[in-house]
Amino acid sequence: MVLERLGSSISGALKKIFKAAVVDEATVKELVRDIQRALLQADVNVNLVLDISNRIEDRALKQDLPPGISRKEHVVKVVYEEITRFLGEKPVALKVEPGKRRVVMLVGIQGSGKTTASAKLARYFQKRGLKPALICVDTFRPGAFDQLQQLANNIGVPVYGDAKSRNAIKLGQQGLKEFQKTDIVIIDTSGRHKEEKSLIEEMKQLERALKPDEVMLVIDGTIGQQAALQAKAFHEVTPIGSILVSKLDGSARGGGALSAVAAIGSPIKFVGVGEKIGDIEAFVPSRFVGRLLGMGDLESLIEKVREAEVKIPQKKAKKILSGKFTLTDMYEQFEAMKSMGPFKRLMQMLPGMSYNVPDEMIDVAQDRLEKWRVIIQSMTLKERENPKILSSSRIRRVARGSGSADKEVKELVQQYNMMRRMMKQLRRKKLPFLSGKRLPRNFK
Ligand SMILES: Nc1nc2c(ncn2[C@@H]2O[C@H](COP(=O)(O)OP(=O)(O)OP(=O)(O)O)[C@@H](O)[C@H]2O)c(=O)[nH]1
Ligand SMILES: [Mg+2]
Repeated sequence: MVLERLGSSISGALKKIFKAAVVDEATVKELVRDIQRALLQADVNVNLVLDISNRIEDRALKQDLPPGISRKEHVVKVVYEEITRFLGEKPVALKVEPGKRRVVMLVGIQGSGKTTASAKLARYFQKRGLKPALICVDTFRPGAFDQLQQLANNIGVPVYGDAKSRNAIKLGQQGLKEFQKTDIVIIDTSGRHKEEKSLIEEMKQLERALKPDEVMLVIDGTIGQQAALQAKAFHEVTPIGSILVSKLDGSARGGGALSAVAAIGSPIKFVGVGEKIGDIEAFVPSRFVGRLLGMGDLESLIEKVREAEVKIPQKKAKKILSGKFTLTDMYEQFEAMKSMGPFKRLMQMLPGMSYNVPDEMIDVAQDRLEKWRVIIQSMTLKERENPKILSSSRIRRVARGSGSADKEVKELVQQYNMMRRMMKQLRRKKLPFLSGKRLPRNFK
């Protein structure tokens, strides 16, 4: 599928960067060319490709490196961010609040999964404590109302429709009148092909008459590149506010998603991942791109840790992740970590760290650890507690005292700074298993 191929060729290009001894202008330019090729092969619009690659090149070469970050890491991060931006970084969940009725109308071709998605969405919001309602305006396919009614009954969500009616607009208007006091109304429409003039016209009229807050296009995730054409055709008739990609549970893994988004610029907000009513996920671009490029991120990290039911001693974990840890702590942690497999995994899942970086950074070799122990022992207590005060003259003194080079002391401090930053990042995410609180069921 398009996305998978794209993902593997981009991560292939990134691997090259990781293997390179030095990352200079030539390496970055080569990377940018590789990425261009990958995007073009995935049928991404040429102007878009130029835009993305220019941004990557610019940022990779011109941006100042944050302290403690190597050029390599920076480049990977830039690629990750730019590809994420391309997929639409922000809008994730549909904004639904109690008491402010939002109306979402689902459109798409026959069999794309609209009716299933309508019920899934209703269930999704219901589980989050909101009041959903469903309206069936599919007057085209026999049994359409029955199908939605059955799904709605299963989850106890009110549904409006009339199997005998032929007037979709009137049905919609009546339904909206009926459901004034709900938080979200989801309108299921009939499937239409872009060549079917009358149904396409009906969609336009429905949009005008019912004025939904959002028109959501349901795209079958298994159709690959056709998705872009479909999205364009629908978008031309009725502006598409967001996309739901269905059937991502098969082998598809998002085939057309990227091209569809690129074609119309509307974000994917949800993905369907199975036939059951609970098989729906809010779409988080950064997470998706992370998977695509083989780079983990915090969200999947949390999930994975949970899945493995990792039992990390709370005290230890808290200390590791507390922003206040000292050099002595760091040393202890490195030792402890060796017996704590999960933590290695935890580190690896951080964005930009899962290539060959962790081996250097996490699997600190025994002899290096020994060296660090001696270096740390040569420091005063104050310096250990607060390495910030390590000026170059202090560093020289410590180096001499421990029989090591200045460079080695600096390396240790760098490592410490990096660890601390990572800890902070983790802490900000408030890893639930640390606070002892249970995760909400749908925590993502
Ligand atoms: N595996 C899988 N199947 C799905 C998913 N979403 C929908 N389906 C299946 O796709 C088929 C069509 O789904 P519907 O929801 O009826 O599609 P529709 O767009 O309403 O179809 P029309 O109303 O005829 O246009 C059904 O067999 C669903 O069970 C999904 O996320 N995963
Ligand atoms: Mg349907």
